Amino acid sequence: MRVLLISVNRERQPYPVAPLGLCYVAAALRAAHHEPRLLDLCFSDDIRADIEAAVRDFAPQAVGLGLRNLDNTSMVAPVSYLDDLKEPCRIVRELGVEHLFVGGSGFSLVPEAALEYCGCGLGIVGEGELAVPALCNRLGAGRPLEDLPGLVRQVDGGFIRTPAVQEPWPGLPRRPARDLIDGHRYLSQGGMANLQTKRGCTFQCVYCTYPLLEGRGMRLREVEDILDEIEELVEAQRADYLFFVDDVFTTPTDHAARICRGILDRRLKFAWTGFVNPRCADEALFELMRKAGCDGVEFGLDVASEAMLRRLGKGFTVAQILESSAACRRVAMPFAHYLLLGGPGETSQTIQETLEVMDRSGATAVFCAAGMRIYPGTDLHRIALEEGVVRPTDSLLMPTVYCAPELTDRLMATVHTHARQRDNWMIVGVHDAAMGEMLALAREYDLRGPLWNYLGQYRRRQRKMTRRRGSGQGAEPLADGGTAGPAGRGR
Ligand code: B12
Repeated sequence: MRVLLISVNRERQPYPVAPLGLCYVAAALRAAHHEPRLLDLCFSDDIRADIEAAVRDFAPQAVGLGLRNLDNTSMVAPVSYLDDLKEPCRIVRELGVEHLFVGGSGFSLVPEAALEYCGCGLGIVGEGELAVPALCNRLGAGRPLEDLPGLVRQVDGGFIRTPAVQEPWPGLPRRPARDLIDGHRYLSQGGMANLQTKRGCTFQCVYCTYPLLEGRGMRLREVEDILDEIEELVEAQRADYLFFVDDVFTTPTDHAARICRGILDRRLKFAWTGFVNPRCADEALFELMRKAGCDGVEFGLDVASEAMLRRLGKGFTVAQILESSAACRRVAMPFAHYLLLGGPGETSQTIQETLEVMDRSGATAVFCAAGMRIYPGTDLHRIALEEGVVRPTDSLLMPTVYCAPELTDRLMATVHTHARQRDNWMIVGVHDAAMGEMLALAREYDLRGPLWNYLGQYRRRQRKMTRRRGSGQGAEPLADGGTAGPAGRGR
């Protein structure tokens, strides 16, 4: 069956992100002897024209639309991406394509409501590698769909969902079909390629969707296979920066360490980054990661007060935050802490503690957001229902955020003042214009990797420019030589 997969994600903040999930689905379709094609709308200037051209040229029998992001999860400046799905749905239907279905991580969090919103009757919840080929087999043969796993379909004005299955790695495609996307464009405009070394999340953070999307059991890839994929990306496709998209790169620690040793043994030269957790990385691992080219790590802390860490089920302590931060500093590993204030139980006292721990951590950058997006099926959803923040009938399709009543404007003003006095702080939703400007500058000077590594430099440059504007002199580049990555790349 000819299957056109469309990635509807047009978000370019914090940078454009290659549609890795759809590339996996395409690879699985190929393996099942279907003929996939991928239309990536990220850089499209005219989505109608591009969809029309793709449908005309390829004449697909089925179209699968992939929704990665539901919204930007911001309480300050919420943006829903659902219309980026609705419009392509409408266009595809107008073009008379026989079968249309929707999937992707954003979609999987609120499938029925998303289908209703887009006026579409069929979707796949969760991973697409088994479900999409199975669906296409059935659609092609005109056979009934109801017993397919991970399927949500409209029946008699309502929706019926069958449970999704999560396949261990040997059953998943060895490679995502990256040949179907413009990887060079993501490298030049997004600054990196992406790659996955495992699926699953064993942590129990109350608000988080990762276990819902990937399951609680860990499914690891073979290290040699990961290294082969890295080698293909770095040597054949000239990717010089990779993002490991795993929920936490450093769990299990020995898996991460074996990947790093393999990178060193094979002398693969590239820089990379990923998410880490204070409980699952020590100085020895950070040092090994650094040697293997890691030029920065991101900690999803959310909070740094003991009471809130416990309340949010984070599974690590303030001592572990400080120890892993110190370990990063000792091995000269740049690191960013991500905060999410305003969860259940947050008070001025817990915020004060978090601010103090951030100062003591010596982080390269601190990103601070307020308000937690509520997703169906999470503990936070249960808490929000109990507290009457949402009603059982609320679909949670549009940005719906939990914010502790104690987190008043006055308290947020204190956080803003704290941030203003520190070069390494960014408040999400408040400093977004600065992020946009940094992104433009970074790409202009062909810098790679996440932007937070340049935050201090950017802020100093801004101050210099403000002073110069007074004296009539011009601007200068963002990277003044930068920190040479451990793999020897100038950044
Ligand atoms: C790594 C990551 C990032 C990295 C990406 C780095 C990079 N260069 O790739 C960074 C930090 C940059 C990032 C940024 C953002 N992210 Co993010 N990210 C992730 C994470 C952890 C993994 C994504 C990934 O690559 N997975 C691996 C691929 C293989 O899986 P997948 O995409 O889900 O695809 C599978 C299925 O979904 C399905 N599928 C996919 N497409 C399709 C299509 C069809 C038709 C079908 C049937 C099935 C299907 O099959 C695929 C294979 O199994 C997820 C959480 C998670 N565990 O999923 C969040 C997640 C995707 N991100 C999310 C969000 C919100 C964002 C941001 C908007 C946050 C922000 N405010 O800045 C930005 C948007 C960036 C952008 N330009 O789009 C949300 C999206 C849901 C939502 N709440 O809207 C998630 C789910 C986390 C969450 N909060 O719940 N992200």
